[in-house]
Amino acid sequence: MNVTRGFTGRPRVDDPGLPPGQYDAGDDWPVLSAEVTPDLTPADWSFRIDGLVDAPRTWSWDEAHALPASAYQGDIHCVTSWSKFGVRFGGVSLDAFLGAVRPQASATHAVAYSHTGYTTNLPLADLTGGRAWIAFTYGGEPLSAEHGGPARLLVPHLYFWKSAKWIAGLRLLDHDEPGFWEQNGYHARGNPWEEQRYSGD
Ligand SMILES: Nc1nc2c(c(=O)[nH]1)N[C@H]1C(S)=C(S)[C@@H](COP(=O)(O)O)O[C@H]1N2
Ligand SMILES: [Mo]
Repeated sequence: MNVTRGFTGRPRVDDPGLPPGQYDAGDDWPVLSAEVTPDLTPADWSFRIDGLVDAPRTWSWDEAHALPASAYQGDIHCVTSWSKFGVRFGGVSLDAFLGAVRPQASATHAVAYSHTGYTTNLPLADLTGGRAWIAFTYGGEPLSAEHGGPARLLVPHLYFWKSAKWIAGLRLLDHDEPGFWEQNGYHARGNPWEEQRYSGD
């Protein structure tokens, strides 16, 4: 058996935790970047939320770290069909950031954008309720640059292209506005359990 998982040592193919059409990447963590990995230090990094909010705001690294820490332990699923089980990210819940800016009632969607210019769109409802994070650590270590360090968006219940690396901000909108992959044929929402890979799925 050559497909095994580190700590269980058993393959996961028909596992109920595996969305349709996905395979278990085991200990591998592929890097998928449309851009060159930026040389972004914590001092260079900032995170902003603006658009349809009462109090637009930018957080520095230290200001973001002053918010309550929140962790995700669970699975991630890339549209190219790899999934990883039981990963652990540490960071701050997006609820903490959104609570500070107070989204207006008309805000229904967000565009997340990276310090590199990458964009991806999400329904605001997918960013609230303890299901989305700004992640700073992976497995207890600082997030590596190739995986989005010093900070990435993490929305693990959607395909991983929604989890923008080198996250710079969110703009809240009253409509859906396709991001980089979504303009190139990928699905507006990207729910792996419904196999929403491409627009029309
Ligand atoms: N800024 C940025 N974020 C990005 C991407 C990218 O190309 N640029 N790729 C997305 C895709 S398609 C996936 S699967 C994951 C890959 O994250 P990883 O390289 O840490 O595995 O990041 C997502 N976030
Ligand atoms: Mo992906």
